[in-house]
Amino acid sequence: MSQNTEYTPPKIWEWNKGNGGKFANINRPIAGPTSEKVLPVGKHPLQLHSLATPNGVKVTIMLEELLALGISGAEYDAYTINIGEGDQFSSGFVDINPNSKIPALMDRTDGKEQRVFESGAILLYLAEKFGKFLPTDPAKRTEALSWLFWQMGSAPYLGGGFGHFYAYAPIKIEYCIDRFSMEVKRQLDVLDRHLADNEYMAGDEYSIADMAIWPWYGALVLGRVYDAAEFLQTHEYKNMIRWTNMIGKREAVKRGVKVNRAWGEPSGQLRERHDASDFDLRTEDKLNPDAKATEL
Ligand SMILES: N[C@@H](CCC(=O)N[C@@H](CS)C(=O)NCC(=O)O)C(=O)O
Repeated sequence: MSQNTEYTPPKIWEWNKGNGGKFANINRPIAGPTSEKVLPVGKHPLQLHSLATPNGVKVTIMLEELLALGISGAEYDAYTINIGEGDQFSSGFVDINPNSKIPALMDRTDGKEQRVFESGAILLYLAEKFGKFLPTDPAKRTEALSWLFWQMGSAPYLGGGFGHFYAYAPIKIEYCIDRFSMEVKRQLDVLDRHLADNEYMAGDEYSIADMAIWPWYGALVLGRVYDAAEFLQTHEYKNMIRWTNMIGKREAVKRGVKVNRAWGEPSGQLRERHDASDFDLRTEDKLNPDAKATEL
């Protein structure tokens, strides 16, 4: 293995603003707002401020699944937070998520103001609020929550570890790519073995565990994140592929992946969502007929 021995950490770390990595411009070692901005408020009780990254998509899938069941209380306004331009550091966004990361939800039902941040917490909040997509049987509920929290703890190795060093870092460091490829393949094997004996993550019921895992690991096996399907030989995880395709066929999932999407094919981008009809009338190809496909 090639060794990079050029860097010796100084006694005290200093913030090197231009470190060259993709998204380096949005990384800071401090929290808190950098600009004053009030968030827009739409007509529905649920206000989502997000972007269609895997963490954002978890929540739009859940909301679309709830609406598909006819639960009108799950109607929502979705506003796009452009993390590349620093929208997550506005005072309004920081008020609903002090961690400055999408997704963040404000529930204004009955005049109250309940903020919820962290995608896993939002999924759990909505599941409990509407009594859906979290099994009521205690054993199955525990299994669903175990996989939900597994996802929250595991995905940073996929995104911040593997994805960062394989796709975004300004230099390819063999040690880092090896370390995180090994871990991600181990995680895929965990999922694949579980799905050999279970239709869904929590057994025979579709749940928030599937909604949390699919946007990350389903996208990975299909090559939709980091373009790494061949590198990681994801076709070998046959049970993952079965489950990924099954979840991807759900109409609510097909709608959920479009909400707050600001890249890709214009017909797949519904940057703001306020009404079910927006999927037919307000995708980017309809609003802006000259729009071209773009990358994230
Ligand atoms: N654990 C958080 C992670 C959220 C997260 O990392 N969001 C990213 C996009 S996927 C973000 O907002 N990044 C902006 C930034 O880091 O400034 C969750 O699941 O909600």
